Amino acid sequence: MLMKITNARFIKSISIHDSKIFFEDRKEVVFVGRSNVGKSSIMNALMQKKDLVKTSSKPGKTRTANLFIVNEKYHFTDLPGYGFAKLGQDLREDLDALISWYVEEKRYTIKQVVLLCDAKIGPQQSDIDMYNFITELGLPITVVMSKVDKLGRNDVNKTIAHTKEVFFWSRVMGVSSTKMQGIDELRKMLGETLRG
Ligand SMILES: Nc1nc2c(ncn2[C@@H]2O[C@H](COP(=O)(O)OP(=O)(O)OP(=O)(O)O)[C@@H](O)[C@H]2O)c(=O)[nH]1
Ligand SMILES: [Mg+2]
Repeated sequence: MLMKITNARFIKSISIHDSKIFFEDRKEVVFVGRSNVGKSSIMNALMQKKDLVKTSSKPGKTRTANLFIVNEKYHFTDLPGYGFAKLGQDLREDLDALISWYVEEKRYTIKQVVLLCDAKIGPQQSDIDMYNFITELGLPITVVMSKVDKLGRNDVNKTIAHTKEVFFWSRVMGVSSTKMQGIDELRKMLGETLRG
């Protein structure tokens, strides 16, 4: 069943070791991926809000875990990206620590992890590391290739096939936030996982 999103609003930003993380136990979807892959943008596309989630053409925009409530029922969480070396070693390590701390602390409420990979770049070692981290926690993960509008249909199919192999034949889908492609397929997947 397609997840219809009728309402979405921002709840709070959480930094590492912030006890605010504990006061919620709603079913949650988290969005992870390398910096600039389009995590914040896909959340806006899903929630049909243009600027609810802050995006930027410069990598390293999201620096806290940002919690949103959808349909007054579920949480969607935007996380910082990983893998962008130019941010500087200290900030890079702080953001990586925040991501793993957040996902681990919330492993009982997270019902779905959406791992975004840029369709043009394809999966990187950092994505495989994140995939392994998530699956070792026992969390369901869906790999979503972002920005498919930048590629032709053949190349999209090729990168999806390749990515499936890299991620042990997990579910892989392609989306474009700017062109609103694949968003309904993602909504359908979310509807199914959150309902159960
Ligand atoms: N062509 C194209 N560009 C996109 C798409 N989605 C996002 N972008 C662009 O990619 C850039 C990064 O988008 P964000 O959503 O901020 O990426 P992010 O993954 O949240 O980045 P961090 O917060 O830095 O980790 C922005 O310039 C977006 O406009 C898409 O579907 N197609
Ligand atoms: Mg972001």
